[in-house]
Amino acid sequence: KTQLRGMFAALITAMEDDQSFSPERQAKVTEAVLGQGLDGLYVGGSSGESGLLSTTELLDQQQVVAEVVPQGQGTLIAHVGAPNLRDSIALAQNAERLGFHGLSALPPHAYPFTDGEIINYYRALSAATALPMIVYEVPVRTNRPLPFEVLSSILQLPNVAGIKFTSQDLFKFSQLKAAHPDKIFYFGFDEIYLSAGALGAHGGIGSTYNVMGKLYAELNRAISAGDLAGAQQLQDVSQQFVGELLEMGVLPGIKAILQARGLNAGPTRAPLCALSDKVTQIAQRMANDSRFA
Ligand code: NAY
Repeated sequence: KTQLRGMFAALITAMEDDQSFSPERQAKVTEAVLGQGLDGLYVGGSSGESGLLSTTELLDQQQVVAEVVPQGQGTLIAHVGAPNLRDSIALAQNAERLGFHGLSALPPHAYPFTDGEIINYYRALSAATALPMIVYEVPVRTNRPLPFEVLSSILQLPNVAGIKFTSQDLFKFSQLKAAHPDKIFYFGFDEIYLSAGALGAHGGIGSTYNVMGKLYAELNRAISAGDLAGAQQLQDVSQQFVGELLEMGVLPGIKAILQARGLNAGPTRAPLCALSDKVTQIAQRMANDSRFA
């Protein structure tokens, strides 16, 4: 039951009202998000505001998630990308000790690192534990698509099991998949998951799965069953949902929708924008919209 494939929520981070990390709220959110029928959780990623959290908070969050998800109930991937390798290794070793099933990391991007520095980061990080590593291609976050050859070199490292591909370049996705047929390919843009699924993605990891997890689990089943019309209908609903979320700000919007459904994940942390009355109103409307149930 804990395989590295299928549909994973990029778990949001629960805060107290003063924006400090909330272990209690995180425990409730974690159970509710996984309970939508998803295969697993991606913990401590961009959607989890990891760029705004301290390493200590990220270590605490791993602990909370490991405690509330019993072994066998879902696959846990720890995102351990941090500005420096030392903190990344500390996060990775903590995740291994807690029984996580896989690791992932954004490429280092706090400085304009050379391709060699990026490859060496993954080499050292993936050697620091026995857990399989999922490399992360996400140019909207790093402002830098990694060249095919660099991603290929990383995929060949021992312990690197696959990639979370969050780019619209689906030709690159297919070429990488053809060059690395034994690796796992996750796709990271929720609103166009169907296109990657049709090209053979093994799963998806996304922020909107926190609130639409049931839909994405169904979407994946429809693709596996070859039900294109059914999959298109589900993707269409996801696109309407993401369209509204982008206007609200994805992370504040997700938190506002959870709130409107009675699950308090607190605010997002500054400098992400606070929840406005307008966002709360849209969230209430969305929470009462039967398409998005
Ligand atoms: C993570 O690292 O937390 C993620 O998995 C992020 C996934 C999201 N990708 C980005 C680039 O933010 O879920 C998507 C995204 O928010 C969604 O498709 C809306 O565009």
